[in-house]
Amino acid sequence: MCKCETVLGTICSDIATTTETTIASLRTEQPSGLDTGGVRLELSKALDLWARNSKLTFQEINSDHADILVYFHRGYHGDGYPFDGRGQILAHAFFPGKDRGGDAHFDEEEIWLLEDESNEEGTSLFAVAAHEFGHSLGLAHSSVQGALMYPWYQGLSPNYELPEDDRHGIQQMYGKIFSFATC
Ligand SMILES: [Ca+2]
Ligand SMILES: [Zn+2]
Ligand SMILES: [Zn+2]
Repeated sequence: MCKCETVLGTICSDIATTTETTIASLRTEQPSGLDTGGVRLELSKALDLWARNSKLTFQEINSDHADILVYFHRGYHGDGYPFDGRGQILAHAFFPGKDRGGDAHFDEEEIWLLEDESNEEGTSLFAVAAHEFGHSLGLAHSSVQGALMYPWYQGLSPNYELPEDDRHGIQQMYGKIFSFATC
């Protein structure tokens, strides 16, 4: 099952240089009939994975001006990269840039699972969102098997930590959190 189809954009501009307020906002009211609060929680957990490993911080705002807009769409949805029903393409995201840059789209026809249903048949929203937000932040696919940015879907455990390859990638772009000794 192909996790996503990456839409290549230019890596440049705001998101790639700003570390303070990269902002995600969910723009679909009731995605796939899921509880919106639960969806937002999974999305914020996915962003947190990147924030914990870099200087990035995220703030959710309810505005179309957010850097990362999140939509659930089905079929053709106006960006030239139609979804394909259940399976195959699960989501895609745009590299940082103008207009759609940074945005993440999820195929509404997938069976999306929130954490508390993770033993059921379906696709983990957290796992796919974590990967897509990597693209939103400017990361390309990794050829390292087991990396989060590896292009094929893999489920993630709830206490998942960012693999070395991805951590290295995000820190190359946004810097590390340095801790100083206080003595
Ligand atoms: Ca699909
Ligand atoms: Zn991808
Ligand atoms: Zn799209």
